[in-house]
Amino acid sequence: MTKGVGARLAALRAEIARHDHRYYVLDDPEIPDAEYDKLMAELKGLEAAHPELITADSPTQRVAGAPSGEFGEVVHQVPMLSLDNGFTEEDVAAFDRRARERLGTEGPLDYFAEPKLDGLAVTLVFKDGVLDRAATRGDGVKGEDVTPNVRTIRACPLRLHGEAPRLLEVRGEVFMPIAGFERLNREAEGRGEKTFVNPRNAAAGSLRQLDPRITAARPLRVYFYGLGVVSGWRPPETQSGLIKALETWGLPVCPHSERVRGAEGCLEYYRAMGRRRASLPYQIDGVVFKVDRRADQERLGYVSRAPRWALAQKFPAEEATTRVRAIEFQVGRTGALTPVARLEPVFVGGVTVSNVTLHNLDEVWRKDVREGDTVVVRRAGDVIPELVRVIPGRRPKPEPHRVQLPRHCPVCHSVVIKPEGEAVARCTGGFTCPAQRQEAIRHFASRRAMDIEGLGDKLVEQLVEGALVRAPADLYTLTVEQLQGLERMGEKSAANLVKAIEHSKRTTLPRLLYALGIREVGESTALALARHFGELDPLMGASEDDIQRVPDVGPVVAAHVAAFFASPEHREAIRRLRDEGVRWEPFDQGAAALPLSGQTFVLTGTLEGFSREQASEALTALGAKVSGSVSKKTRYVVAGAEPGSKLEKARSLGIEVLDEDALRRLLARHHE
Ligand code: JCF
Repeated sequence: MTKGVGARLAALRAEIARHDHRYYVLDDPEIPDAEYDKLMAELKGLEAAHPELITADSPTQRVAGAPSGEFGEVVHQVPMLSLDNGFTEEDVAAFDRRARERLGTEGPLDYFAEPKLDGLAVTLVFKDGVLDRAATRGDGVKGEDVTPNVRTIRACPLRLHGEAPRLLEVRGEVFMPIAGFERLNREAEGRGEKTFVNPRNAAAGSLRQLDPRITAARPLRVYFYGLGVVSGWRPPETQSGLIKALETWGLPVCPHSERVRGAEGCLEYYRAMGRRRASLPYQIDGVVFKVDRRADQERLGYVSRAPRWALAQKFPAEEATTRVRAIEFQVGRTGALTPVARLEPVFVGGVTVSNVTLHNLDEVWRKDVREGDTVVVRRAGDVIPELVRVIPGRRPKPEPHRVQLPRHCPVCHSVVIKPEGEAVARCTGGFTCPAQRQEAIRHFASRRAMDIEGLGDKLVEQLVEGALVRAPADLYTLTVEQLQGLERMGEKSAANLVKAIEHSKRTTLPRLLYALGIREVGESTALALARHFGELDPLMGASEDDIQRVPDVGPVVAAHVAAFFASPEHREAIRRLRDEGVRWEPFDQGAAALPLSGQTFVLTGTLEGFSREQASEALTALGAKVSGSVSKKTRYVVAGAEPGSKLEKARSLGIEVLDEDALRRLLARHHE
């Protein structure tokens, strides 16, 4: 027994030491923090159960972030605290309850709430208003002297504005805004150098440079949030007052902090920041609540190394590791084969993820994902989960084979082709392939197409597999009796479905065109075709050249459209839809049904990946209005580099600001 424990302890220590080296020395971690924390927790647990086996070289015996020995050492006069963590809404309620009980307060307490920046903590000493020394947090007691490096942070004043106390120590977080991080990585990539895994590591790696000239070239920022030693000044009575005082000295503070009331106010703030998280210009991993009155803070005091008057309320981790069970190919509506990784289910970004798309084979090869690999999965906000990378050190032995394109369709066994130079491989089975049929029906019935309510994926699968439906028109011949025979279909739901199918017979031309599932014809192209041709028959009779005259339709799309209507199979499918009584109006409130209809956007500053016109076009294609000036009616302001006064105006009106990345995600979300 003890022998087994001894071996496990040794393995854990070696693994943690390796990750410490990668993280602290190389600034290039291999695994997410949550995974590292798990290893450390296991080690701590084992050592607690077997204290006789603790060794001097165990990572638990070393304080995290100890000075590397290359920087001067700074002893913090007032220790730099860590924060207690909360994860659930109950944790917030319990924190508030305990604080009120200890203080004997009946009514709600005021709290100062702020985003919890994902950077590294620093402390700065100003003597007679002049920056004298800056240090990292280190282990909380001793840190590293990084004065020359902090001096390079442009946002940090070298001399306080106005009248300054004899001695002022302020604490804050150094971080790298996401835009700067992405630029830095693009530049590194361009030079063929290694990139940083995330903004926090980029900030840490940049600040802890022995050559401050390197730090100077890095886009670091700092926000201050607290005090160390002070003499010659009486701090304000509240945390919110303190933040204002720091601001008047010219010290940058977070613009998204605010005073809130009671546990309810804290929770509202937490939820609101959770929603804004993806559109903030910097990365945060939660929010911090502090009892606002400093006299109350003093009465509450500290437990071990964390204040009783503060709580770091964490967001669900956006990255986690899991194992790839299998890599399979899914067949889409147009026959495209999409590789999908089947995962051991993992909780990440607030949901359980068990599948992620790998997009195409080139992507699989680029990331070199293989069955059995341990991988990092990311889900940020409501963005589709993605496989970020493989952890090479955890690949099983013997090495699994590289993923190969199947020669035959996994569903209908037709030959698979991958045209030279194209990323996508396709099943050649066409409508004979049940997978393609199923996807075609699912797409036909979907909300933005024929909008048949209650016809979900499972049902479509049964209908196609049971050969009740082969072509879209077959939906219109389904009877209550036939449907009732299916799984989880009572008489009532069968009758409702028949009604919904009947209801879908009245539609519009743009919807019908979109529903047909012509390759490369999304909603906006369908709308353009309907506008141009006015009816279906002229479009069906049009030549490729005619179709190319439609605004925004290029040769590729025109070829797909012409080929679709040239196919006897497709012409027959359309004839049958008409026979079954499907009718459409040339136009519709189609525009009103677009995802961004009624939303006004304002663009400011320079975007890197788009021209203004492209951004504008992409938005209007989704129904948005793009306006030149910010008003209360503005839904979003999109801010690029060097934004102008429109950004100020947006901030003053409390309008949500998107950066380029957030815009890209928003567009991607609506372009299925
Ligand atoms: O943003 C942060 N990471 C952050 C860390 C904000 C705070 O107000 C903090 C902190 C660590 C300790 N306050 C304390 C006392």
